[in-house]
Amino acid sequence: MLYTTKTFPFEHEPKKAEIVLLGVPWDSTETGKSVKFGPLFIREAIKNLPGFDFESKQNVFEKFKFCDLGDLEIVYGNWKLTEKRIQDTIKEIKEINPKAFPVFLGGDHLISLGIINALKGKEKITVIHFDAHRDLMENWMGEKFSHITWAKRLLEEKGIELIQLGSRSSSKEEEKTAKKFRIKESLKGIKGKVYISVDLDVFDPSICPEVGTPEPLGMQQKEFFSLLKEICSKSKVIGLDLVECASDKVNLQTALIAANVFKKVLVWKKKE
Ligand SMILES: [Mn+2]
Repeated sequence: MLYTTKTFPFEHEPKKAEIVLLGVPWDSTETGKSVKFGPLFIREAIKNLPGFDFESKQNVFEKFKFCDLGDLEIVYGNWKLTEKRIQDTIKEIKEINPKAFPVFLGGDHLISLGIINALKGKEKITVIHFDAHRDLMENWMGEKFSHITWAKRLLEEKGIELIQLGSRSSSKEEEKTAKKFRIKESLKGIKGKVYISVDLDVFDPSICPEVGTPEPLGMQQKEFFSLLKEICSKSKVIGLDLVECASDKVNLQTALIAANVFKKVLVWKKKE
């Protein structure tokens, strides 16, 4: 008998899993507090999560088969090589198990660019971007690939519609870009394939204080979770990331909230 523990009470091999978890501890472009240990502490929070959901009376750990792949081995300071590793890893996951629902733990927000580019196929997808910031800068001190510029790079890709929710910190340039690309700020009319990217600084700093770059006057939990429920009920969610978690101890709020976002997506997500 092996009395050992893993992230989930019942772990399955990647081929048979319905939910696949991957940490991406990249934070080389972070301009605030380090978010390198986000995957570690969100994972610890998931371990302590009760699978049973009061509202729906279902246990998410019984609803789905899980597999925790661990963390991606990143190339510190080199986005090009790290992005290639992100894309190769996602490609491999999709080859092993095309139906698996991938969940990514960050890391700074630049990782979402590599992830979304790897996940998108020929069909149009909607990216729902929860964030205090627009992340639409053309460059950051000359650097085109940063956690502040990733959404602008994403807009340059084909077949992506971007919806930004919770933004409250921006620049003149970013507002111009938002207008030019007709970025939506509501869920009106959403349908089809949706990818959800959650920068935890979308929440008010009183709720999620340990983030890379906190911004006052943020979203409250009630508003956030009702939007999340609406997304899951109206569209087909194809992936989720939880980024910018700067927790540096176990059981701090930000990682706990991130674990709850993960759980609620699984509660509301339809079983294939
Ligand atoms: Mn942000």
